[in-house]
Amino acid sequence: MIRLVSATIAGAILLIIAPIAVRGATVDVTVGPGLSFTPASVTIAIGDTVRWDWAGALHSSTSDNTTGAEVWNSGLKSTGTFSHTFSTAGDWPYYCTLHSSPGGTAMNGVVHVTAAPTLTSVNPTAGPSTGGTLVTLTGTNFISGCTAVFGGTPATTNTVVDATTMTATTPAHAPGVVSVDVNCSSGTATLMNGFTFTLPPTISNVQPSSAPPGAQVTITGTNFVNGANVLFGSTPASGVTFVDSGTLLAIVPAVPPGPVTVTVINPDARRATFDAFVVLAAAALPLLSGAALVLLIAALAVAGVIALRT
Ligand SMILES: [Cu+2]
Repeated sequence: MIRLVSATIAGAILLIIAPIAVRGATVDVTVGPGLSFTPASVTIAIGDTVRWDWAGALHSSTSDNTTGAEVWNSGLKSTGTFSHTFSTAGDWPYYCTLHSSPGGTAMNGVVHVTAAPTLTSVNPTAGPSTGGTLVTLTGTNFISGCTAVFGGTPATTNTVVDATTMTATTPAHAPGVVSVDVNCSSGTATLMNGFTFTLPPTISNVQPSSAPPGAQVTITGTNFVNGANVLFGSTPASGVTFVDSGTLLAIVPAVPPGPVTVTVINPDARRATFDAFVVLAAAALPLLSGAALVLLIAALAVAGVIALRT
């Protein structure tokens, strides 16, 4: 019983320690056998460890900085390893005491330690709740392996372009405004309300149900976004007014009479269609026939509006 309890406690302690142990990565640098550290320059995150592995010749890994935050000295050795875990961002040069000097070139190396990332903008700021929007994230201290998270759901692709730019593809997510995180081995940056997952528009009605070119119709539906476009068939409306997310006003463009499909296209390119609309013939002044003209003149004469010669 006691053994079971202590095993449970040990397990619990392991669970607590494991994330801390996983957090810091270890990067290997080979020392020698010639006058070189390989690779001579490594980039790591705060909390990562550099492990120097000796290849058989006598050398040291000794920090240039004697007063800086990162001070280490392996001493001269020819086999085995020496490790140092870096806790401060910055560039930390080092050298071999036997073959070079601080700031020298004969046998020197440098460890670049990057700080935690920051995230300042996400572009575009909205996309469909079905995911698949390629967004550009801008910030600082992005490093290889950083990944984006939208409202708690990981991006489906992540590409770190450079220290200030990365791209990511949004996952599917419930509609709404979410925070965006960038997770790096050096830390996490969060942009509150950084992205909005949107729903596609729908059209429930177009009123009146028939109208000639130049007439204004009212389109009712859901999820309209300011900036939406309206098509009659394949012809853009002559004018569109965004009233609210459920109402658009559109002016029928010059298209041939007959039934057309009315389409609303939101700025995120998602669209809705409505098939029960008819374009009427353009209103024209009626042409008077000769007989009608005679009748009109006679009527006006009877009314005394004009005088006919007798
Ligand atoms: Cu050396």
